[in-house]
Amino acid sequence: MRQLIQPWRHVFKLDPDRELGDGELDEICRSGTDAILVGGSSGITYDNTTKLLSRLRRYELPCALEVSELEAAVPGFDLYMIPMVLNTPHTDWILGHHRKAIERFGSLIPWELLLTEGYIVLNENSSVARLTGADTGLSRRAAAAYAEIADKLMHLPVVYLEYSGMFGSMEVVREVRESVEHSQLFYGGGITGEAEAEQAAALCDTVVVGNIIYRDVQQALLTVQAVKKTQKTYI
Ligand code: 1GP
Repeated sequence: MRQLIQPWRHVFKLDPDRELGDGELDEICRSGTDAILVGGSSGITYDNTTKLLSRLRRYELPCALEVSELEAAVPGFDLYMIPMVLNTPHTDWILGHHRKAIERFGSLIPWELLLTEGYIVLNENSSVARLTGADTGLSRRAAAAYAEIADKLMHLPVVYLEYSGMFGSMEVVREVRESVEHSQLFYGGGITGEAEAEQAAALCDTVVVGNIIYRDVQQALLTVQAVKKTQKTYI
């Protein structure tokens, strides 16, 4: 599965709990993005996730489900991304929900399709920060240290810098970038146009664009080429 995500530079994140017309979904899926990640922090159900997956299956794009709600672990995705929130004092978001899922679904889990994401949640006003009680007031060095735990101690395939809803500090992103050697570095949060997309793409392996899809799909589409044309300045 690591090989599947390795070439991903640009990813659109779609929320099953939000409305998107067929025309807009078509533009998103034909935009040249590398993959669709399905996920959200609230209102995710088996039904709305199944509906979105069946609409996405008309296209050839890889589709991954970011599993945040046990009830909505729908079969049929190419890949399942499993978040572990590193900067929370609440172990449920690191291990607890995971343990319950394994107890409940054990033998049904398609382990070969799972990839773990070491999440570092940095926008205190985001739903994910409120939900997980994440300690968002991290210094640059502390954020980078969490990234090193994911990369060098836990050997996680993905480190995900999550600023959901706000454009993050590129100084923090740079320090994290310099600390991560093996994990694929994902950035998500507040990308609303080309300039932000380029800045994140210069420092990160994979740029995730979410909210703007639902506010201004044309702006969202511009982020694809902006990311694709940007060379990483740190390899
Ligand atoms: C959210 O990281 C993604 O989980 C993308 O963030 O919605 O702010 O683009 P935005």
